[in-house]
Parts: sequence; structure tokens; C-alpha cells
Amino acid sequence: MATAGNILSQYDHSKIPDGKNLRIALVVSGWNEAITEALFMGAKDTLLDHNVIEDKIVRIDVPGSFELIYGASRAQQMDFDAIIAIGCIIQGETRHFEFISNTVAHGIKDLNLIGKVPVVFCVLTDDTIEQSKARSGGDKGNKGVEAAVTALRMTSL
Ligand code: DLZ
Repeated sequence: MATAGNILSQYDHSKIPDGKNLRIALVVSGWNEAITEALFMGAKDTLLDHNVIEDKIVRIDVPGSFELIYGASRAQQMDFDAIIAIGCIIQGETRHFEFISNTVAHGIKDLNLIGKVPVVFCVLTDDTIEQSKARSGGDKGNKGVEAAVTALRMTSL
């Protein structure tokens, strides 16, 4: 699933729905914090740029990516128009990476099938921290920006 030539951080601003009446939750994992903070800031700045009111951007912190499912599930019970799940899972020496990555992807997919509020998947699953840096404000863009644009688009379905 190559993403070359599809860096969505560069997009046509005018084609994105206005955010002034929206309430968006950002569920943020604490693992690989420097990366998830950069993703969070990319997402938040993009929402502000599209007129979402700062008080209506609500951050919910969870310990790790595995807990994004529960955090997003709780957020679906609240009054949000969209939810962004932000995490960074980096390959280690064991198979933990696969279990967490697959579980989080399936968990968030399930929330989208069951719940009424769309949950956007902003979880990096990289082999190295360098790859994650490149995707959180480096030469591959910032996936937090892309997630915010996706969330805004999903609210208008
Ligand atoms: C345990 C673990 C490991 C090994 N690696 C990561 C990671 O790269 N990224 C991440 O977000 N979380 C990791 N975790 C923590 C799990 O997501 C979870 O928080 C714990 O297993 C407790 O449920």
C-alpha cells in the first residue's frame, strides 16, 4: 500500500467542510509521545484552520495505542461529530507490534461499524522511529493533518 504521490497533508482547503459548528475529540496515546504530540498538533492546528472553535476540540489521553479503542468508544457516547484516534506503534523485537497494530485497526473498524460517530485512524505503524518522524511533520507530511481533514469530511456524509 504505497503512499508515494499521495501526501494528503497538501490539499485543497476550499473543498473541506467548514468546522465552525463541529465538536471533535482527539484521543491521544502516550506511547512514543514526541510523535503522538506532533500528530496531535498537526490535527489540532488543521481543525482550528477550518474554524473549529478551540473549546470544541477535546483531548482525551490514554496510556497506549491499545487503549485508543476504549477511549474512542467512550467518546462515541459523548456529543462529538467525529473522533480522531492518534497513536504510534513501532516495531520492536517481539510480535507485540503485530498484535497491537491489528487489534487497534480492527477495534477502530468495529467502532465505525457499531457507533454513530466516525472514528478516524491516525495510528502510525512503522518499522523505525525515523519513519514515524517523517510522517509526523517530516518529509512525508503530517498524518495528523490528514486525519483532521478526513474527520471534517466524514462529518458531512
Ligand atoms: C506494550 C507496548 C509496546 C511494546 N509498544 C507500543 C508501541 O509501540 N506503541 C503504543 O502505542 N503502545 C505500545 N505498547 C503499549 C500498549 O499499547 C498498551 O498500552 C499496553 O499493552 C497496556 O494495555
